[in-house]
Amino acid sequence: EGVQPQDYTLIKMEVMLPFPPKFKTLEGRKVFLAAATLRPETMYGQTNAWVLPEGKYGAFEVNDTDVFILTERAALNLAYQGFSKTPKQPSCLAELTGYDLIGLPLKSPLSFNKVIYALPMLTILTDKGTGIVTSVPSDAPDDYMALQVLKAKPAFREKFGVKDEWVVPFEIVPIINIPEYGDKAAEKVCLDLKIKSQNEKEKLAEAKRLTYLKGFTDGTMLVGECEGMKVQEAKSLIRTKLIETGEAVMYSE
Ligand code: A2H
Repeated sequence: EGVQPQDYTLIKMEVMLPFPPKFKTLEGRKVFLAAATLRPETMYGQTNAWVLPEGKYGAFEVNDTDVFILTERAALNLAYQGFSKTPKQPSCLAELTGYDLIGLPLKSPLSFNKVIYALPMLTILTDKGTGIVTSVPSDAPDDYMALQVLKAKPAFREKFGVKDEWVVPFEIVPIINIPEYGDKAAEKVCLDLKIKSQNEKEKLAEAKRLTYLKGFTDGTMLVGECEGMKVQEAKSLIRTKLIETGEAVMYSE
């Protein structure tokens, strides 16, 4: 962990009804996968959520109505930031693994795709954020590569019980223009660097650096309320709006 606290936006991705059997104890609640992001302005372009199959997650009571699914570590941090039913004390209603989350249909804020699905990503870290990541393949090289592999490899989908219809229909949504990289920056940079898989850690880190830097300094919003605005300006406006409407919460670690 760095010395500086990292300020994330937790995106509340609502689990749609009916709940699967494992969620029996959650009936009657509003249940969310809580995804930690540094790029709230990209939420228009979500195509899916990522979970770690072998990861340990819990369903934690945030208040009388809302339940967040995330790692216990994140639940404890949140409990100290005002997001737990009992202050400083996470209350877990169900213990879950990533496998229990794969295939959940989700309704996520700002997303042009009205329903998206939780899918497996093997490189998720459980000691960062919430262990849940929202996927924006237009602007995140990690998301682009992971989605490419899932789309290209039926055997990989089968291994994790991923149905074709959770993946195949989801196209990259252009949401930000970067003069050097166009409207699908992550795809362009991954192709330019000839990245073949998520295992190419160094190249992927370089792709992330390039898109992240250029996106922030030179990017312009192509969609949404901030259409035409620079990403730099749009980011905090969109973050504030998501928090005011209750579709997201602040989280730092
Ligand atoms: B970002 P930092 Cl469009 N494991 O959100 C792996 N990755 C994680 C994670 C975890 N436990 N928790 C969060 N992340 C991802 C959007 C996005 C992100 C875009 C572009 C770049 C980008 C959509 N995915 O991040 O190490 C989340 O992906 C590149 C830095 O704390 C989160 O923001 O700096 C970002 O990594 C946080 O990474």
